[in-house]
Amino acid sequence: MEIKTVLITGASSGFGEACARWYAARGFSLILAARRRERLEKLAEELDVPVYIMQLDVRDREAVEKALDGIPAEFACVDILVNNAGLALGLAPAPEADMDDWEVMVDTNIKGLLYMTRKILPGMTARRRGHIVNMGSVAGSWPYPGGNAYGATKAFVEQFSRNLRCDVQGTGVRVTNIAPGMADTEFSLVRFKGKAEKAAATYEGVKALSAEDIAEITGWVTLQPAHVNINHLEVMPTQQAWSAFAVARE
Ligand code: NDP
Ligand code: 8X3
Repeated sequence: MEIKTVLITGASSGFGEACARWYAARGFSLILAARRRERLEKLAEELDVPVYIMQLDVRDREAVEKALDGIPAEFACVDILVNNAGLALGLAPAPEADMDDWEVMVDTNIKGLLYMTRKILPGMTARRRGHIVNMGSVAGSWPYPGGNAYGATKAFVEQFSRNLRCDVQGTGVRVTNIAPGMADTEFSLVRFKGKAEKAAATYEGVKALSAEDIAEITGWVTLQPAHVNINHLEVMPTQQAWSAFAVARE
């Protein structure tokens, strides 16, 4: 199976940018989507493959549909969709969490991913090939204090990925949920709303995953033979693991 075009959301930073570099190094054509156009343009200049830039807020359903309808013919057959755009906002316990933060996470991590998937999937099933990689998180399977809405959006991503597989079974289309643990990108800077010191403290004393680690895994998953579907891949830094049950004693 010859795969040619990869559409990556959230390509202006972190995993998405590293995935763009990974696929470009292997000759794939790229469609790069994010809100920060100038970052995408700078990245595209560095890549030696055809790149189509889509400045896009994945929360805007109409904009997503229009942008995807407007993809030039030479990029239109998307072989791999990396649904990576996403974010966590805040780490406050639920009774104190900001409702606006919750809405942004739901709109981006869930609804944005749905808008992208629903538009791209019919072409894949018609061509009887394609791969959708959804960027989940360990937070989708494992609870932690303050993970409330963020973890729940990633649980959605995990279960949606499994349900998608059921719906495309027999079409040759593959679906994978990748669930990374702690990775040193702009994720914490966004979560802590630009507070650089707080963000940096997250990774202190830990050899966290890098964006390149996740790009390598994403690329590997999609370059498996056509009959191999990796359903769910969870990966953590070696220094990270789960915690014991918490007990609130009287
Ligand atoms: P970054 O903050 O470095 O990158 C996030 C990307 O998402 C940016 O390119 C950003 O682009 C894009 N994005 C955010 N909101 C929107 C939007 N509304 N529309 C379009 N693009 C958007 O973080 P990561 O690379 O770490 O995160 C990538 C994915 O990986 C996320 O889904 C995150 O939840 C997940 N993840 C991250 C982990 C980590 O520890 N880093 C671990 C597990 C999962 P722009 O701002 O230009 O729009
Ligand atoms: C990002 C990893 O542990 O901060 O999804 O939720 S975590």
